Amino acid sequence: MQLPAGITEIPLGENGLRGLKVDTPLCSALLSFQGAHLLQFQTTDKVPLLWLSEDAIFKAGKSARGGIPLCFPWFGTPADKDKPAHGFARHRLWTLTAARRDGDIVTLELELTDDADTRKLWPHAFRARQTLVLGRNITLTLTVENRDKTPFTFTFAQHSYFPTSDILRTRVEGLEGRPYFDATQDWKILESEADGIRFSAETDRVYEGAGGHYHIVDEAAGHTIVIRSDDCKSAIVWNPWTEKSARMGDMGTDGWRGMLCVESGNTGSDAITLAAGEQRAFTLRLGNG
Ligand code: TA6
Repeated sequence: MQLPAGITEIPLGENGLRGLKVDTPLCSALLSFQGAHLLQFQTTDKVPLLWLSEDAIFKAGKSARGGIPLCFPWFGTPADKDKPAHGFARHRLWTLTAARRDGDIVTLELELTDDADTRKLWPHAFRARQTLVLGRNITLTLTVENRDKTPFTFTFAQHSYFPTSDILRTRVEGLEGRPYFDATQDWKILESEADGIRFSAETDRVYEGAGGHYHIVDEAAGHTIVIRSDDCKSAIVWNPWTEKSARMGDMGTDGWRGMLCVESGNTGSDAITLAAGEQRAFTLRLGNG
């Protein structure tokens, strides 16, 4: 495919993965074909909008730690231990179907369809498309098509990693008073703080039926990240903290202190069912405040 000016195909790491580098007057970005995974994004006048671990691993079948990996066709860890956590989409090579530049706005479209391997894990015919519009901010749309003869149900999350100067001086707004499942307390249902979420230990919260509009306030830097989605009803807020980070091995030195995830998708009771032949799009917008 002929790539527009400012978009180049490059190798990622030493294990054969490849991706796209985007450089325009508005932004620079890096995307991996594996998982249609946006790894990095930065507008020319601001700090990076996404966090990527200094120890991120680029190899087949391993989701690089950071950016926006896509959890699909399920979010979370299945009971069946032969199935990967967060689905298989982030481990598969997606096909670049379009690369456009309109002025300084870049649009990339990638798709993943079912094959014998995916059907062993999830017995459905589907097409998933990730459309990324990269300019002064990120617009990311997942479109899922049911190519089967019967309905199917899926869950997903755009598992966005964001940077912060110091997690101890970071607040998440937009989920005040909402109930959440606390994965660190055996999925107990608790109520979110009335004055925003702050972090003082491993945090792993799943909100269903959430509002879709959140702010990450980096108090130390006086910087806000804006997250907006009317199509993604679930939110997941995660920081692995010290012990889990040490076990993960790809979080870098004290990486937990400079990052957090505020993920957008449809999980649990927000799961999506598509009739045969139906397709639906789920758009997420991310930007600097
Ligand atoms: O979204 C939070 C979470 O489900 C955590 O429990 C943690 O497992 C995180 O995702 C990262 O999962 P991964 O499979 O990418 O290491």
